[in-house]
This record gives sequence, structure tokens and C-alpha cells, in this order.
Amino acid sequence: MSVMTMANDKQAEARAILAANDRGGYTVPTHELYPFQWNWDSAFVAMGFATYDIDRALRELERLAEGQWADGMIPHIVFHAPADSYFPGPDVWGTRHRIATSGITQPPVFACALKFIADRADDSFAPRILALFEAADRYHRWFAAARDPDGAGLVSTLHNWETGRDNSPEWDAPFARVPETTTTAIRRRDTGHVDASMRPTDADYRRYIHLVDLYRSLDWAPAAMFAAAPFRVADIGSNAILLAAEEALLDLAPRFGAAAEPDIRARIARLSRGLAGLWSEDRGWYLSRDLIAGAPIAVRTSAGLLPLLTSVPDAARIERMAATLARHLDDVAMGVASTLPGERGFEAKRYWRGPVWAVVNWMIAEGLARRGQAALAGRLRRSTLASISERGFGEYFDPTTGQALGGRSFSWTAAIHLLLSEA
Ligand code: 9WN
Repeated sequence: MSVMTMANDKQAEARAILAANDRGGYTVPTHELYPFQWNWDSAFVAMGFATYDIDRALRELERLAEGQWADGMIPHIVFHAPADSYFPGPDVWGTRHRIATSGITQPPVFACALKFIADRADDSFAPRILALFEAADRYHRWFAAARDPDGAGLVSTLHNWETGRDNSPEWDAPFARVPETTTTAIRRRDTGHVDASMRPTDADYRRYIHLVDLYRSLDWAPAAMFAAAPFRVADIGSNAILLAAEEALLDLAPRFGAAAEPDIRARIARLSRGLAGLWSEDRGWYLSRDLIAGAPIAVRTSAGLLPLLTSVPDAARIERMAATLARHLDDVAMGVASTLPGERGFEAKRYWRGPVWAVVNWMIAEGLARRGQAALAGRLRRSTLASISERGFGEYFDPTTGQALGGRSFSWTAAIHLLLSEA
């Protein structure tokens, strides 16, 4: 079989995964383990669809926006249809939106996906893009108002699940302040689908649910949550992605919302100052910050490279990160490890404590390409594409062996495969 035919077969397989995980205009991350619509998963899936079906790509974002709250928040899960293979379900969240949703958000890749789609869409799609532009703008205004009420330039994350990198070692110390007591019976379903040694621990789950219980008791009111949160961090991933999303929105504004431009620019200026402050000269990397302790979290993660998506890093910082990344890629079977090997808390197989995630790689490569690092971007793109092609569409990969792990036939891995095979 020729190399070309094999590549086409893999693309067909990636499309088949998206089709199989389609539940009617929205895509579940994977069958059973994650049976609902997740926020940032869907943004990547939408870009994957955009490589061959603009209508379906927009539909994915529209279905996600159905979950948008009156205050602008787009929740991390939209429970369009019942399913009992996931915990915690809608009853535990106890939110009041017209469609059941969770009560927290996730990294806002939404506007980045919208720009990606808009750049490929013809004029007939303009009214739909306009509506989604407005949803994205409301979402970003919610971030500024609810999560940076003092205008300090960094948005706060109040639950690990909001970072999308749930059990990263970055959160070990801030999360230790969260009590393990819950008023909800914990019925984990994840470990029925995936090996427990690769998932967050039971103690992690007690704390995740403690936070849900607390915020539910506050009726999910943003100001009360912000004031009461025992876990409050400036996640380097969420802040970098939000700034990249604001820059994407600004790019779309002349066509879809010129009136929003001054506000977007003001938010960009604030966030740029905040993000610049997360650089560590000592570690040569961008770091998350514990906002309760008022101190940087000295763990280098793959998310620390996401400021490359924005115009914040200067040439010297870009060079320093690129050199470290190139050495890391030399050292492992597959990079970029979610926590760099050698950092405190690294575990090769446990979820966000070491495994490689294709979506993060795609964003890093995108950032490198935007910041004059085309060769390194190309290297990362090729190695990620080759790993998925050889090892399969797993949820994530062991950096030391390259083995695909976690859920199978994973939507966002399929989407990234489609994006990378296009380049
Ligand atoms: C909680 C769906 C999601 C991803 C997250 C990933 C995982 C959920 C969980 O799965 O989180 O949101 O139950 O573990 O950490 O990034 O969006 O794929």
C-alpha cells in the first residue's frame, strides 16, 4: 500500500470517528466515558470538521452556544441528552439553565475555532458567524467581569476541571487546601472505562465534588463563588488561550462586530500585561500562579508554551522556550509531555501529570509557527501526526513509550489528525 493511500485511510478513519461520536449536531469526546458535549473538545472538533464541512463545523459551536448562560458563561459540559455512564451528571450540578449544564467553564478555544472556520467559509455563512461572534464576545466579557473583577489582567480558575488539565501537578498545593468532605455520594464511572492508575485519585474526586457542592450551595453566583473559592489559580493555559481567543475576535471584528472593538482591545491590553507577569526568568518558562498564596507555581508544563499563541512573548523568551522544547523532543518517544519529565509530580501515564495530548501539541505548533519557529513547529506537527497514525486515536499518549492511552476513538485526537494532515 502506498504512503498516500495509508494517509487517506487514516483521514477516513478520523472522519469516521467524528461521525460515530456525532449525537445530532454535537460530538461527544468519546463513547461512554464522556457522553455529553464538552466545551473545549467541541472547539477542536469544530476545526476538524472545518477541513471538510463548514456547515457541520458551525453547527458544533451553535450546539455548544445553546448551553450559554444569561450572564455569558459557556459551561464546560452541556448535557443535551441523558446518559448514566458519567459522574457527576446534571443532578449533582443542580444548575438552572434551560438545557442542563455544568456550572463552570473550560479554556475558551471557542473564538479561535470560530476564526478558523470563518477564514474558510463563504459569505453565505456570514449570519451564522455573526451570531457566534456575539456569543464569543459575551463569553469573553463574562470572563473579564466574573473572573477578573478587579481588572488585574489575569482570569481566575475556581475548579481544576475549568483548566481542562484536571490533575496537573501545578494544582497539587492549591488543591490541598480543598477539604475532602462532600454532601454528594461519589459514584465514579470513569474507572469502569479506564484503568484507575491512569486517572485522578479518589481523594482528587472528593475534592472536585467538594467544590461542586460549595458552588451549588451558592447558586452558581459568580461573585459569591469568587469570594468563597478555596481553590483559585491563574491557569497559564486558560489565560493564554483567552488572550489568543480575544486576538482572534479582534481579527473578526471588522466583519462581524466593529462596535465591540474598543472593548476587545481594552481586554487584550489588560490580559497581555497579566500574562507577561507569568513569565519566570528562573525557569525560562511561563508558569501558573496560585492566587490564594500569591505565588508562582514552579512546575513546567506543556501549557506553559501556550503564550506562544499570543503576541506577548519577546524574541529572547521565544528562543529560550524553543531550545528547551527541542531538547525535550530529543529526549522522549513522543513530546510534548503535559508535565516535563524531571518536574515535581511527573507521572508518565497519569492523565495530565505527564501524558501527551494532541490538542495541546497542535496549539503549541500553531504558536511556534506564529512566532517565527517554523522548523520546530513542523517537527512537532509531523511527530504528532505520525504518532496518532501509528498508535491510534487515543485520548492521550505516554511520552516515554508513545503508547496511546485512555479513551479510544477520541474525537479531539481525530480532529487534530485532520488538521495536521491538511498542512
Ligand atoms: C472533566 C473531555 C474532558 C476534557 C478534559 C479532560 C477530561 C473531565 C473528566 O475530559 O475532563 O471535565 O471527567 O475527567 O481532563 O480536558 O475536556 O474530553
